[in-house]
Amino acid sequence: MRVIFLAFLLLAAAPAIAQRVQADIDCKPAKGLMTYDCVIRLSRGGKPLEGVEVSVGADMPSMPMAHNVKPVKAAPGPKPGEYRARLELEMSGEWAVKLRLSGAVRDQIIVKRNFD
Ligand SMILES: [Cu+2]
Repeated sequence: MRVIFLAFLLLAAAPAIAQRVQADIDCKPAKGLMTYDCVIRLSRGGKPLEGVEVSVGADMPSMPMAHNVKPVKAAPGPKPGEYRARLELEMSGEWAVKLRLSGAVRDQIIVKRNFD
């Protein structure tokens, strides 16, 4: 029963997975208070997603409307599908990083990350 349910889930989700942009974000502390250098990896259908414009914003899910982090433009990184951006956050805790893609692909992806 469990296996059948899982198979059904996979079948139902397969077309969506093939189309949707997958995003992974890796941030390291940089110089400056609450400043992070982030590497964003985008892929679609298992292939690196190159040549899109990426705007990176951030908000705290636990504090709606409390923060006003200005979205920054990510620069293409050295590897295909990689983009880099510097985030200046206002406090530690859980942030929802909002990736807004434009150009060849238009999409919006929210990735939750803990920053401390
Ligand atoms: Cu906050």
